[in-house]
Amino acid sequence: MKITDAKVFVGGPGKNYVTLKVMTDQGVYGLGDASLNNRETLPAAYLNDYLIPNLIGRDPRNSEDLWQYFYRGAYFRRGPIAMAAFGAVDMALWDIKAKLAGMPLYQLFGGKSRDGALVYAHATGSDLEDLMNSIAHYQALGYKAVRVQCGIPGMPTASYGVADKGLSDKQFITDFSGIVPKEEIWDTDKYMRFMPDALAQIRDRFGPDLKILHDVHHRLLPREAAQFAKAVEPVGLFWLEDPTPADDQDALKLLRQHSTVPIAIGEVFNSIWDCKQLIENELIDFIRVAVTYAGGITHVKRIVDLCALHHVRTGFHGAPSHSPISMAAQAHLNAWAPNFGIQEYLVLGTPECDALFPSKHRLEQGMMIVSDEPGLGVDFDENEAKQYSYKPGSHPVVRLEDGTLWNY
Ligand code: CS2
Ligand code: MG
Repeated sequence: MKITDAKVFVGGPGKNYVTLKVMTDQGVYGLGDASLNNRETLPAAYLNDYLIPNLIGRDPRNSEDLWQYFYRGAYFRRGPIAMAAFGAVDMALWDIKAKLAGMPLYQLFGGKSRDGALVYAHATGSDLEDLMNSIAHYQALGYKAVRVQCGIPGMPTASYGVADKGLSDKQFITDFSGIVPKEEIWDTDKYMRFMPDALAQIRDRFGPDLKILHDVHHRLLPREAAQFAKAVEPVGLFWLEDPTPADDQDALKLLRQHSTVPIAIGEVFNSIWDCKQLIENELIDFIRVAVTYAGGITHVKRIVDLCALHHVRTGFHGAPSHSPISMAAQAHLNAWAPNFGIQEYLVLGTPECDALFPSKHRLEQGMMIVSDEPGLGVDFDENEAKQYSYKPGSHPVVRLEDGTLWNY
């Protein structure tokens, strides 16, 4: 069996999805996602210039050897661009293998460990009342878990995760007004004074059963993060995400000494080497990697297995930046993983997205129900794709009030 061709498409409804389609001499094809958020042209170029020419003629069933070939063969290892490109190839090869087997992908990992995978939605409010309404909205839709982000009184610009008026929570992650980012102002003192009490009020309003998550988005120093974690301890959070910048693995030690709040980190990690120390030293409770930028199914499964040895559960990244292809790959990992925790879930559900990526994966009462179709269980409509093309976009950049550059 041989790979005969592969193509990359960039574009999508409201996002620059990077979609890889790998064709074979047996008519079976596989799909992969390399949508590195706001840097999408780069994994697309890596695929077109380096990986696709090396894929033609190879046996698609040897996904492990091809992964190693690209990873070791690059000499310069890791990095989000290369890992996103390897990841897309890897997803497509697993898709082909499972289609050949006539089985949904989770069967190749060891079958299902659960019927539905718990997901969380994003509730956002410009103030606390607005946020309470947003939480109530998701609860009414059947969600059992919500991430809560709130505008901070006196903060000159919206804080992380809060949609501007008129934008839905699905739209604010990328600003398509251009490639030069908008700038936001951050004030740690105002956040520290407001947020713990706001979280306590949310718990009082919604009672003990709602799973409440909060994302600090790398904004605090280690000592501040420890203080914040101690302050929110009585709220009983499901998790506190990215309390400190994720590139410093030592930063969480102080927090761990002072608090038992569950910690989630890793949406920016692209390899097992970024989180090895955090996992082995049991400094985290949830791993946030995504198959999209962490080397695909082969590499993420390796991370999940290491996590399982250290009581770390999965909480894969699922911001709208990922296409339904990598969300499908994660749905299969979620169905199997013995150490599954939760899945962030925002991407599916718009009619345009469903038309471009038809699938039978579905959401029921806050649970993701994996499709039983062979392979990843998601398709890609090339005719639909013709209406979309790449649109430049960016994340904001964050500064303190005196102009000092801070962490987005
Ligand atoms: C966020 C992301 O979903 C999350 O937890 O932290 O939305 C993040 O801001 C974007 O993926 C950045 O590309
Ligand atoms: Mg996050």
